[in-house]
Amino acid sequence: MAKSRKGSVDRRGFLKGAAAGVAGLASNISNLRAQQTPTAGAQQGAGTAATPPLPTPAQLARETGAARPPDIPPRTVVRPGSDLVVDALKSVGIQFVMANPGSSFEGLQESIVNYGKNDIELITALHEESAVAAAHGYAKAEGKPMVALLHGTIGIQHAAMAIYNAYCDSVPILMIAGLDFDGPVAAHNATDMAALVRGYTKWDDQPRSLDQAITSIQRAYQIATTPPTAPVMVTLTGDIQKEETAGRNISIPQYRPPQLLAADYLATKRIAKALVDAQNPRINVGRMRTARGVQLAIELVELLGAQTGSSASGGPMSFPMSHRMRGSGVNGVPVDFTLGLETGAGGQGGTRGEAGAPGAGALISATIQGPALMAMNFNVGNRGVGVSTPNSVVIEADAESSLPGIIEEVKTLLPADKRRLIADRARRNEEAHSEQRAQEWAQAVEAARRGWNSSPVSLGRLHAELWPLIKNEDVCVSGPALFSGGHAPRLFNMDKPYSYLGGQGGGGMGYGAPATVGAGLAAKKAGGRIVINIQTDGDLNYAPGVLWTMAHHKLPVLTIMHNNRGWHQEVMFLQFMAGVRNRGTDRMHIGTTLKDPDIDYAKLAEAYGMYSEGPITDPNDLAAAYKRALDIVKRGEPALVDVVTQPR
Ligand SMILES: Cc1ncc(C[n+]2csc(CCOP(=O)(O)OP(=O)(O)O)c2C)c(N)n1
Repeated sequence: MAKSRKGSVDRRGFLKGAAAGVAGLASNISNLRAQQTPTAGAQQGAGTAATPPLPTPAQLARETGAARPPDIPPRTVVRPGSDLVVDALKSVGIQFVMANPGSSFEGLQESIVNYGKNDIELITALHEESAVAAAHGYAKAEGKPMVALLHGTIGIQHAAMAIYNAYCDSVPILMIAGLDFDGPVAAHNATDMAALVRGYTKWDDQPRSLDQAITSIQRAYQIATTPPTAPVMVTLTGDIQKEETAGRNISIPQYRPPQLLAADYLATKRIAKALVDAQNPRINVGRMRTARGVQLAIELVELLGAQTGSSASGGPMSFPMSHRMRGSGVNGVPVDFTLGLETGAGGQGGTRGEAGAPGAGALISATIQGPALMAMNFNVGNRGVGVSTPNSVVIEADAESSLPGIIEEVKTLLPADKRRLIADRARRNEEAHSEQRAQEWAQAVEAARRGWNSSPVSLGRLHAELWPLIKNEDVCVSGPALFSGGHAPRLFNMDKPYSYLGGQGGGGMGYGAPATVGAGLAAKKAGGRIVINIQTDGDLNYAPGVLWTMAHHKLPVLTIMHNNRGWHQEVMFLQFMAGVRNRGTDRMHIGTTLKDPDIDYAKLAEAYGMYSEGPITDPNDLAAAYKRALDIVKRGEPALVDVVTQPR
């Protein structure tokens, strides 16, 4: 009989031997039972080798854990430091941690899945880049961070591009990196771990004690979510994760988010007065920080009956596309004051403040814009917040935090006799909206009509066949639309803060598929929401393992392949290059296409455990395939439909 090893605690606090011993013992006991049958006994008497005796009850009890040898305490570490790290994560409201496993954070991972199991879900990543990009998508859908847990050095190196994308997109992510000097591979250590990605990480810290680590987690969360929002990293040593804290009095401070910088009192009054005094005010709404900011913008717009600009076709946390005040107002009626809310740098809020000659000190425009994200070595679109002029003010502050004050002040200033004027203005803006929306829609349909019956399938048709099936659902479109002809934000109503999550941020491919995982997590938690991911093939192939993550965690995601069998953007670049050099474009498929062999995405999805259909080449087959796949998604599981498409 193979003896189970006596339990022991190795370098990393793991009780060795016991588990393997119990499993081995069970099979050995059944072998022994078989040998102890009368026949076996007769054979034994006939001179075969002596059968070892059955284990005694005491031996059995010890081997199966009912009684332990006296030298092994029931638990070696009673309250590991990483349990308190989990408490710190809970204190800031973290619900998801995504990781590809690595020994440098084994302490924390064990705490998350055992100690934190009722509050924090561990999501399995097949690539660290996917973990960070998923957190990127999640933050855009939810307006708050989740955790990407990264293995020391190598995991961070894998994650680097996704961190860069998130930084350029000013998206908050809480990254935790493991650092274990006693770990199995010395090469996974670094003296300064975060140096690998510091050029595009807003803040990082390497706490030297558990107390510091708890403070650091809360501080990291605060810095990530304070404008300019961005990814941050806390490096956690193995020692901190594994230390025994039993008997020590460590408590987690209650996390209180700071009040964010809002427009000051005088600016608030000045803006409110300008809004109330204006005959025809305009409010341009860019990307707000959270859904609450969008709600506040809607409140202000409705209070004033103001015509409103929206960046909904550009990304998340935008003013609803089909809101009755959205549009450029009635033709020929000049705008006399424009307020821009997070409209981007350069005072875009003032673009239509061109009316008449204002009196001295009268405002024609104001822009409230969060501070720009700095980067020393990278061009991350750091454009500054713009410059004020006497009649046009640019305020560096959080628009979401500024709105309650402006709304209150507008309510106080609004004279009763102005309410009729506002109702009248709102009615005219609403009529203008209906007309303009109908025009936009007609143009979108016209664009979608091109190549309607073609095979491979046109991108217009790929989208147009889908919209009737999802228009009454609660939908989040997760992937960037630009590479797929830009049809989604034209044909679909983007009316919720999470309706469309926009582009990659830094232009790094391999973003759309994993960002969809984050959108899927948010949708699953919300319940009843489905995620639509129009997925380009080049993007998916950077890290297709996300399909398994979607299947394993049962995310309500419909992936529709925009399978043009290549990196078409690069085909076009190369064609241009050859054209300029007058050498012909017949060899531009070399190094830019994914043909010969074709990739079968339905099979790929199936291999990862996902319902799939395709490849579809006849556009008449789309609707039925979509319906079948949507039935699966509405049941709470992902599905993929592979559509072979025109290039763009
Ligand atoms: C990580 C990364 N590698 C390479 C590129 C260069 N690049 C820009 S667009 C593109 C093609 C993308 O192909 P796909 O996602 O299939 O979209 P398509 O252009 O075919 O519509 C590539 C490779 C990039 N932006 N990011």
